[in-house]
Amino acid sequence: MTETTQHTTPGTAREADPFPVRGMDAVVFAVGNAKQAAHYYSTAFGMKLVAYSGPENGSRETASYVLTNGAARFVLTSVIKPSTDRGRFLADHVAEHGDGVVDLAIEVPDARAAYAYAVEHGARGIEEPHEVKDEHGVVVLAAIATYGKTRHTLVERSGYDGPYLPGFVAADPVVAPPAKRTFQAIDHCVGNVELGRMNEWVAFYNKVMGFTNMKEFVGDDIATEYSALMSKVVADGTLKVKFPINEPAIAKKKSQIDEYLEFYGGAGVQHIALATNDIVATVRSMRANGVQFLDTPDSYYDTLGEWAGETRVPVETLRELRILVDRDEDGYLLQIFTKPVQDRPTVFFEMIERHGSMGFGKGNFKALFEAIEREQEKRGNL
Ligand code: TYF
Ligand code: FE
Repeated sequence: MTETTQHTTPGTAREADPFPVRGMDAVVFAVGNAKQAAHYYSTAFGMKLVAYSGPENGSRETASYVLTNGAARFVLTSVIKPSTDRGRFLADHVAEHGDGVVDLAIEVPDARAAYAYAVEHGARGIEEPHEVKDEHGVVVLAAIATYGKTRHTLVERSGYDGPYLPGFVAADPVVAPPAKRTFQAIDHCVGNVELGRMNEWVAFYNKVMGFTNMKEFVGDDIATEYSALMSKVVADGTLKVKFPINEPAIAKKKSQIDEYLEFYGGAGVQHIALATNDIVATVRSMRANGVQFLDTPDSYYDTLGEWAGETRVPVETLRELRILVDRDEDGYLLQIFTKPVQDRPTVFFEMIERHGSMGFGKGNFKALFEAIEREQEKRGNL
């Protein structure tokens, strides 16, 4: 493959950006039991419940819990009793896909302009731009469709100072948040799409949002050797919003992407990467709170020093916690992956600490994909 689209340096050519973004607004999950999921993301992931919408404040159809950690925001929604198309959509979504992501919401400076640009460039509109308001101000919302049943809500906050969106009230934390923050931002959001459709979805983001391809990709060479997937990454001009797209590849073993597509019931969000500046503390606290991470064999750490060089964390600590390292010409990154966070082998999380590198851990693909395959084998899906 010869994709070598260059990225503009962050901060330059801003006025030329056809689709300016402020960053990820929220990852919205449709789940079977948002009350309990809010507890899990509070106690296990160290997030803070900040807003709520439910029957007590006028939402009789759904309950939604908004949790934050620094700039990262998750919204967990479940259906109480469907009575509109939205409620039926969410109830059907959970029935068909299990707990999953329905919306990768993007904050934009101008939702009307963003929506118009996207639709003009081939996006399917789901919600026309409209204002929602309450005593905290006005928000403009619009939504377009992406892969599977996933959407991108375009959120223009223009000074809105409520706890999330109109319709939500402030909520107290489920438990006292941890003394040290476990992560502070959404680093990237990964989609799994059907065999042969990766390039279509990459072209979609190129056209509809003016996103450009980052240099890291997994092509046929790596795919047939061990990974059984192909992957390309698109990002906005400032690299705040990064969307890797995976598709299955035909290889010796059943692709982990096929396993996802089979159990999710189609294309959807595979993993959300969360940025931390102290992955050691993060992993220690999440492990102590019962989060399960993928294992990495000891042999990975025996040879790590030879190619990864020095990092701020001693190899023995990386080995103890099963943290992975990757290095490129710009610097290095530390990363680790959770096991799927629901019974279906679908959505999982990544914790990532970047030191210069803007990659995605290409050097770890072999070790990582072998770890995923060991889990697939335990589930009888290899
Ligand atoms: O986001 C990425 O591209 C990396 C690598 O099933 C990755 O986190 C790719 C596919 C996968 C797990 C991790
Ligand atoms: Fe990732």
